[in-house]
Amino acid sequence: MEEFARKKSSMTVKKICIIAGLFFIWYSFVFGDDYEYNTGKADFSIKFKDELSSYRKMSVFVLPGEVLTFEILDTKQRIHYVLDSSAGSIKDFTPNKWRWISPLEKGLYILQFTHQESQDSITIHVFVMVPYDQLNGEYLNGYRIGNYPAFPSKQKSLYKFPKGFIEVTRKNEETYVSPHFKLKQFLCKQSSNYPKYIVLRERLILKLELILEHINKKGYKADTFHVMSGYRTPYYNQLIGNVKYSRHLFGGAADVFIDENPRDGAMDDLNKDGRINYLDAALVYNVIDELYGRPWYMMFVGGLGWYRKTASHGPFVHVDVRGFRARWGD
Ligand SMILES: [Ca+2]
Ligand SMILES: [Ca+2]
Repeated sequence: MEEFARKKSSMTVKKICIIAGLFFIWYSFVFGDDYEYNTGKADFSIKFKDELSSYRKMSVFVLPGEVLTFEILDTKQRIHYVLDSSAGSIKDFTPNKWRWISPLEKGLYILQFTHQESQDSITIHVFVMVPYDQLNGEYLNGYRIGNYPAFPSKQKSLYKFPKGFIEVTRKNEETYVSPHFKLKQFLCKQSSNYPKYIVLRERLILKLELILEHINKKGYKADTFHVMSGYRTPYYNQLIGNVKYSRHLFGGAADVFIDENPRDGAMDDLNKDGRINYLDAALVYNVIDELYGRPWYMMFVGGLGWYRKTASHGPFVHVDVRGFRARWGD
C-alpha cells in the first residue's frame, strides 16, 4: 500500500514537472521577450591607430610590414595582459603596450589580447591589404576597381586615395569585423568572381556598432544593420550615376536599414503604422542624430541623411565618418 502511494506521489511530481515545463515553453513562445542586446564589449579597451575599442572582436586594416602600436587601457588593473600573435613580429614590449609589425604577405591574421586572470580577451582581425600601387589600370587581380577621381587641391586632405585594398575571399568573407558586422556586408554590389576587394575604415565599423547599440537601447531590436551599400568601387559608383567623390569610395560610408522583423531584405515597419516608408528611415535618422553633441561622440561626427523609397530601393539612412557634421533628408 505504502509502495503504491509512493509510486503515485512520484507520478504526480512527474506530471507537475511536465505541465510546468510545457507551460514554460508556451509562456516563452507567447511572451518570450527575453531578447537582450549583447554589446560584445570586454572589460578593457585597446588603443590602436587613432581608434579606441573595447569590442571582443574588432578589425584593423594595414599594409604589408606596417608597424602598429596597441595599448591596453584598463581602469581597474594595469597588469597581466598577454598578446598572442598568429604572425608578424612583436618589435618591443612594455607592460600593456606592444609594437607589432604586420606580415609582408596579404591576408587575415589574428591578434589576441587576454587578461591572464579573468581570461577576458579581445581578438583583433588584422587584414594585410594589397597596396594601392598594385592596381593594374582599372583592375586588381581581375576585379574591376575603376579610376579614383583626381581631387580638387583644396579638398585633398578630405579625399585621400586608399592606401590599399582588403582582399575578400570565400574563405574570409564570413569573418566578423566587429561583434555585429561581417566583412561581406561591406562588399560592393557589382557582380564578379572572387577575390573581391574593398576599402573599409575602422572608424566606420566602430560608429555602426555604437549606433546599433543606441538603437537597441531605444527599444528597436536589431542584431545588425542591413548594409545596402558599403564600399563602392569608382567603377560601380560611376555605373549607378552617383556623385564623383562619394564617401563610399573611401570605405567611410554605409547606407543602412533595420531588417529584423521580417528579415526580408527591406526596412521594417519601425513606427508600427502599417507602412514601410520614409517615416521609418526618419525614425532611425533621429535616433542616430541624438548622439550628436555628446563629448565621446566627437570622433564619430559625420554625415547623416535619410532617403525615401524609390522603384529601386526601400527607405534607408546614410551614415559616414567624414569628420564634420552634415545632415540631409530627401
Ligand atoms: Ca524587413
Ligand atoms: Ca512605418
